Amino acid sequence: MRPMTITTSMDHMATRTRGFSRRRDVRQVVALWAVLTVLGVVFGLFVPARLMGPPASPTMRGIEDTMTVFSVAAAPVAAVVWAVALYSLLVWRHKGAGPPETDGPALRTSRPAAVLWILLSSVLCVFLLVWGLAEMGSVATAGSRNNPMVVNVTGNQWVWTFDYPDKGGVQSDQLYLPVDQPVVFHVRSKDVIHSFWVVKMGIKVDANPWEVTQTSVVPNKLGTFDIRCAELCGLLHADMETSAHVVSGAGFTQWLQAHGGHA
Ligand SMILES: [Cu+2]
Repeated sequence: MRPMTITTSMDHMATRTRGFSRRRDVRQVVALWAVLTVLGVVFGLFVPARLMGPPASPTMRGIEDTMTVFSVAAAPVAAVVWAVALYSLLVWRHKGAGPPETDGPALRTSRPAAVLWILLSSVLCVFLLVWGLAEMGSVATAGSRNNPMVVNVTGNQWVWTFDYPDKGGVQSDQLYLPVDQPVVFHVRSKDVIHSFWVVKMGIKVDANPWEVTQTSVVPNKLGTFDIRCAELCGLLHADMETSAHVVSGAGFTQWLQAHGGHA
């Protein structure tokens, strides 16, 4: 008796799925989903990373790539929500005055749809988790290999100070870095909590009064980049910004010597 019952219920499920996929509104929603997915993927590929501007370190490049991957992966999921919402708004809505006389059709559970949805979501979540953890690991260790230069960063209301312990104790309120040289920042605060953020290099770490935090990077682009405080730290928090100048090796030595230090 039992195998027959299973076969019958599977047949029933297959018939329901076929009937469902033949419905005109279902096909239109699927078509809408496909169009919105393509638009979402194109947006994900070209917009979020470009909004951040050209990266000034491999770390920032990795972060921009991650934004692109996450946006593209999210596009088909977001498109399901947009497609159903748009179709409901344009087609399924009640037309005419007053409330509708009858209820809409009741929702029915579909096992294949539920299994497919859970499976796809799980695969997507695991992929994003693994990608995110790998990216986080590479951000954390970016500049700490290959004999990095140490820069001590101190935040206090409302300025940043940089000193170079291995370069004759040079101190500056602007950050100078030689291009392509790995650098480790030892970050601390003299008063409240600040956050050391070199925007285009993709590094940000809290500056605490009770402990030294650390971040590292390899600046790979010549130029001047914004440094900001990313933690509300009092009245002039918004003004707590300075510049990072990434210069050639020779330019960096020159700068050190002009400030009483050595290479
Ligand atoms: Cu601040």
